[in-house]
Amino acid sequence: MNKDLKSFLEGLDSLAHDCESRKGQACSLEELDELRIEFLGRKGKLAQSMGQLGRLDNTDKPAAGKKANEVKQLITELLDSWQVEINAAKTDMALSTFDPSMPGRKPWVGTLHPVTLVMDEICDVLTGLGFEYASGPEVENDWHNFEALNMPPEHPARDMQDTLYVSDKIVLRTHTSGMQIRSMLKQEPPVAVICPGKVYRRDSDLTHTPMFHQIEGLLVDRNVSMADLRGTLTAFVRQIFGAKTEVRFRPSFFPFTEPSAEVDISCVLCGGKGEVAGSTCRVCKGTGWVEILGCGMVDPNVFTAVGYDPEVYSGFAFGLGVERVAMLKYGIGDLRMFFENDVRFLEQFS
Ligand code: 2NL
Repeated sequence: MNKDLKSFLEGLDSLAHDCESRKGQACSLEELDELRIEFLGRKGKLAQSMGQLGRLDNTDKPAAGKKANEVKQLITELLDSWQVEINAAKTDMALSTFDPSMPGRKPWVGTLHPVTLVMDEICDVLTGLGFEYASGPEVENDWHNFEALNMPPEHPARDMQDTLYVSDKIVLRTHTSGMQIRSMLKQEPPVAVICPGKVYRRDSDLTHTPMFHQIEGLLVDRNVSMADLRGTLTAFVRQIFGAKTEVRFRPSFFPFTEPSAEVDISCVLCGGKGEVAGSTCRVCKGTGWVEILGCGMVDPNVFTAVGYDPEVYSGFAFGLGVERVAMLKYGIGDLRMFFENDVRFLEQFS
């Protein structure tokens, strides 16, 4: 064998040995990459040896090329096997620091908002009494929100002070009554519907928010009387506030009902005594009663607007503010609590 070929082959062998001896330097994937570049890179040691190939006799080149490929393969396999070892060591590390006896982390579980809870509860009670659920648009036209409800153009409730206008004849609904108007337009009596949802007023202070939740109920049939209204609402408030709750009707006024009444219940805190532990009850201010809803017998003009004959049909309707009921039910003193979404507050209603 000629001298040049011999030294070329020896050079390749020593390259392979050199690589083998460097195992201790490959403790991480980064270090391994450095070795890969050093031996197999474009300007690496193997590439340098290959550069000598052109100086050999043509007859020696096939043998030299074959050897070079073998060494390249050997080094590649060597580096690959170290990579497998490094990865395995990494997994061992991870397993040895994982303690299966540690308590797991509890997933965060949300809670329903108190307004949602009370809304659901009220709807359950009323559907239990036979009312059907109806829902409709929060952006309402003038006719459904006012005109059909016996509120002529000059009525004070239509004043810019109370209503949020989208345009001349379009408003954010100030009550859910528009939906009950739709229910009556759709069918002949008997009608028994409840309409829960958001309503909007141009009003914002300690006890008023521009948006609040309302539930309205409507029952229309032949011979519906004020006694039916009283019986229904008494059964309703006793299911919500307890069987011992007393109910009182006070004369009031709404444009869409005649006669109209406001309903008080015996105070949820003092039970009607007006005082708690010798001092004036803070919920009812000593009166023993708290207002809970408004109601009345549907005004004949409302029936005429939807095409019902007021000589044939009569009905009652009522409306309540959900935030107000939730405050009384849970003893919440500040309306703003419902809108701040402080998790420490909301969590208490799980
Ligand atoms: C309140 C009082 C009330 C009604 C709502 C009503 C609906 C139709 C016809 C007649 Cl379609 N009346 N709704 C009646 C009386 C009172 O709400 O204080 N709400 C928060």
